[in-house]
Amino acid sequence: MRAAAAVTAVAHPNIALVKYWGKRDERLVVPLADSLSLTLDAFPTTTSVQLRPDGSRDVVVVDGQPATGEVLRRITGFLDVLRAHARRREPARVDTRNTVPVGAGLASSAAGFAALALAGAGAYEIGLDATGLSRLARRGSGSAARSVFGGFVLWHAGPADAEDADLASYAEPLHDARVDLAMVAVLLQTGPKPVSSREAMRRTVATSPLFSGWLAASRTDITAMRAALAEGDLATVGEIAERNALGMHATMETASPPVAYRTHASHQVLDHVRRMRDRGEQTWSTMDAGPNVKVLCTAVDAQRIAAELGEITGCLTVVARSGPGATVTTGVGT
Ligand code: 2P0
Repeated sequence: MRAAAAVTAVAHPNIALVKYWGKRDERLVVPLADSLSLTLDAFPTTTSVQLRPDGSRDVVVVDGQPATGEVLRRITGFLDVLRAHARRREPARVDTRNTVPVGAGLASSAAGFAALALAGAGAYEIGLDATGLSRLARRGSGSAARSVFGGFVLWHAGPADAEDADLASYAEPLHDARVDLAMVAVLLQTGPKPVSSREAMRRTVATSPLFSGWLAASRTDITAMRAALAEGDLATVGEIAERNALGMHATMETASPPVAYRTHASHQVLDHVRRMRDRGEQTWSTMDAGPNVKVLCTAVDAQRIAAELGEITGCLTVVARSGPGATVTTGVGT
């Protein structure tokens, strides 16, 4: 049989200003609350999907190496979702390349599953608009729903009593944001994380006494964040983002057993960012499921702030700005 053409897509990671932490539905990857992010212009992931009509199994290659273990299981599990959607059975070859420093806590799985969803939908001929694609990417990894779109993105949890929970949970771009936000990532540590975000999230929801308070605050934060973005009120954007992220870390640090992503070095950066703010800089911190601190600031200030943080910590800093949504780069027949 003639080999099917490969479809290649590229997607970028995103950084949440109001975080996703906790699922309502584990299988469908439906979150407990809305989240809001900025898609970045750094660290794209490029993924090709080619059907193997004569093959007996999926072949997955990540950064030139055959995938194994949990990575292989998550990607083949997602291919099963694509096949169920397309009502097809062919296995596929997936070839994915990251440009992010390994384990930097910037890639998460957002860019990876957004690119895989788009390339996979092309290869299996699943006709979806961008909203449908965000629902599909969500099944691979929650935050991937947001990387389907560029700029500021809102991911709807959907109502708790939705008749169709999958349909109700999708991402959409926010077109009325008026802040020129940049992010400086301080790469304190680039090793693998001690606990996966999936497991950490599960444990936090099940055991942290602080979780319900943070979740309630997050729902208020979404509304206030949207208003601040639309008004161009950077200080309020930064304050909400920092409080939301530190609150999320407080919930996981009070889980049983605790999940502590923040290290001594993380606290030193968090303290320094507060000191910069005390002297009049527009800087706020956010952190994800890892020790690295990301500093929010204006695009105009970003290089100067990155230089200072690099000097203080002796660590590599990376500046990222608003980036594009996922796109197909090589389609069928090429
Ligand atoms: C976020 N994170 O909103 C939050 C903040 C990390 C901390 O989304 O289980 O890899 O695959 O849906 O998307 C990382 O979690 O988790 C994440 P799954 P995902 O960006």
